[in-house]
Amino acid sequence: MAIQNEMLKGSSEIISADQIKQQAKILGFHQVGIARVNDLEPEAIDPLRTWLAQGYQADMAWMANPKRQQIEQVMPGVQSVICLALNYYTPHQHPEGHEFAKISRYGWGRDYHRVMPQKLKSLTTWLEAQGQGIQARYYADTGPIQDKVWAQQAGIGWIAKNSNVITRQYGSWVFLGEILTNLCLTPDTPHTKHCGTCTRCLEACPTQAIVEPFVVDANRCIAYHTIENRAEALPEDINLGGWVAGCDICQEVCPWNQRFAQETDIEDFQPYPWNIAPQLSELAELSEDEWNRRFPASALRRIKPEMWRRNARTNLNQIAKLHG
Ligand code: B12
Ligand code: SF4
Ligand code: SF4
Repeated sequence: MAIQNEMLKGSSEIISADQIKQQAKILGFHQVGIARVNDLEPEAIDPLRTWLAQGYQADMAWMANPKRQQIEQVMPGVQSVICLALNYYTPHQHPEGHEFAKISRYGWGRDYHRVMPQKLKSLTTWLEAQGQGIQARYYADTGPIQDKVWAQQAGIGWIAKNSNVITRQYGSWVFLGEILTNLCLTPDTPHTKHCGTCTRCLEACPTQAIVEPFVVDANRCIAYHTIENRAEALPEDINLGGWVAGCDICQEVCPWNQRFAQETDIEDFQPYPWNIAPQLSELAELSEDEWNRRFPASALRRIKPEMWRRNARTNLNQIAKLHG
């Protein structure tokens, strides 16, 4: 049931969107915005349906979960989505040289699936304590929710041609999370798009995975193959270019990131030193024990030891073919 804020006037506290935003900032969130569920145009879901119909989800069958297309199925009675972002950028650079493996920035430091929920839990607990009947549930890439669609609707940033959400303050180096609530909160204005005529990311993608502006075909994306693809061998036509865990190319070339990226103040997102420039040859022989030692509390644990070895060996084979 929708809880209008006025209904809470009888209780000791009345909660407003501004108070929630203030609390989010106190907890260390870098950005916060609010979307009303009923304000989202039904057509906002169409690109997801088209994407699925075209098979661009590759083997990620879980992307077809119908809940992803209807947020009310995730939380009955949801009225508002509080969208939150955490900046994870650090000024370290990817290594140059064929002997090195490249790990994408999102995986350099402590797992955001651990860092973000801590803050989300605090905000959710605080919110629920503001009045009787307030319900709230939090997600950090942990539920069938279209994080980017809601972030754009809540004014956090825009879904760009490389398909990432770009914020004016931090570029696209932000993790997204949200709190679903039965409160009817004053919404923010959806973010306008600011890619303009730029096509740098489309041109820079080495595997032409951005098949048209805003649309990524996972079957062609290095991030998909290195993180999600569980097959024994990777497709021969996907040149990994040194990447073993995700890929940052379409973000590194983005002028918004080049101008507006700023170092995170979250210590947990500073890289574990061994993630910046590991040797391909070492990863090609990665043992179970070494995997446990290298990737504690890391988002990179999604990549199992045999996948690390496969990714590193695929790179080594591709380099050998290209450079003799
Ligand atoms: C599946 C998934 C992937 C897949 C597929 C990528 C993709 N683009 O869909 C793979 C494994 C490849 C992947 C890779 C990465 N991912 Co990912 N991924 C997700 C996940 C779970 C779902 C995304 C999704 O809904 N895809 C389905 C398609 C339909 O959606 P979409 O590409 O977003 O398409 C939208 C736009 O095209 C939009 N659209 C907007 N305007 C327009 C205009 C037109 C004309 C059209 C046609 C469409 C359109 O419509 C679609 C939405 O309906 C989200 C978490 C979540 N729960 O949302 C994280 C998420 C998107 N990933 C994230 C990250 C960090 C990455 C990587 C950067 C990691 C890395 N460094 O390797 C890469 C980036 C690759 C890329 N260029 O997209 C972050 C992005 C943060 C941000 N700032 O945007 C998210 C939000 C996780 C999080 N909570 O922080 N990812
Ligand atoms: S992550 Fe890499 S492979 Fe995937 S779309 Fe971006 S540049 Fe292309
Ligand atoms: S590189 Fe250009 S087109 Fe691509 S996301 Fe950035 S601004 Fe948009």
